[in-house]
Amino acid sequence: MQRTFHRWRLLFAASSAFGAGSVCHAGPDPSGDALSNPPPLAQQVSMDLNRAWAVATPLFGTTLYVQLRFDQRLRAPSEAAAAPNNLAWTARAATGFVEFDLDDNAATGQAARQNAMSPPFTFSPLGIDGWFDLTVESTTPGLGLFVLPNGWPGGAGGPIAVESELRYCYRSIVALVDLSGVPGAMFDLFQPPQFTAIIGNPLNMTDALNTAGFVGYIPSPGGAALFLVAAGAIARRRR
Ligand SMILES: [Ca+2]
Ligand SMILES: [Ca+2]
Ligand SMILES: [Ca+2]
Repeated sequence: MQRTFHRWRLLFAASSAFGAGSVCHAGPDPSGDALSNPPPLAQQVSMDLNRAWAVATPLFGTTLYVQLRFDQRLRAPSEAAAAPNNLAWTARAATGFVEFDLDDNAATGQAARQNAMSPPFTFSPLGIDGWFDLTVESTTPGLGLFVLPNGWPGGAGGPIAVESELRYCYRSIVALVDLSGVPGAMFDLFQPPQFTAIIGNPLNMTDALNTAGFVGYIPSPGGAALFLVAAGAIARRRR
């Protein structure tokens, strides 16, 4: 347990450094703006998103780092699914979607799920070409799914789904998404794609990013080293 704790501290340190740098762009969100849960969770905590990061580095050109940060303790959806009568766990089982406008073109892709909460949150004009689906973690513990819908440029046939890694701790959801099957527009340094997110628990969505974030990049060796720390922490925890 102690070793696991230290790994998360390393991960938080890396994440904080991402946030402090000019190359990493976050989608900030106020604390305290989450919607209430309906019964039977009405008296329980609603998932309240605090900040979202999406970072890529050219040194790992097919890997995207995603972090969603909360002001509260989290449970994995799979934990809640295993204890259906524990309402406190269900209320804190963070789930939802991180949605990417991969080609930075609102005319391609589909409307953001985030718009289901607009108003009261800002309407997102993004054309969503791919999304990271956290909801599947309820049946595949520790794993999310990156999904590309039909019709995205370069995609042929059915949707492309790349299995990715998802881990939970008290305050963050972090994921390393393998985008090896995704065309290269994601990593155009001069046209960083935007993203948004809608988050909740298994009963309903309770919060969304109020403003879109941009996928950041880590071109420097120091930034790449921090990226390695985060990747290593996730990889060790997976074993
Ligand atoms: Ca919030
Ligand atoms: Ca698009
Ligand atoms: Ca919000």
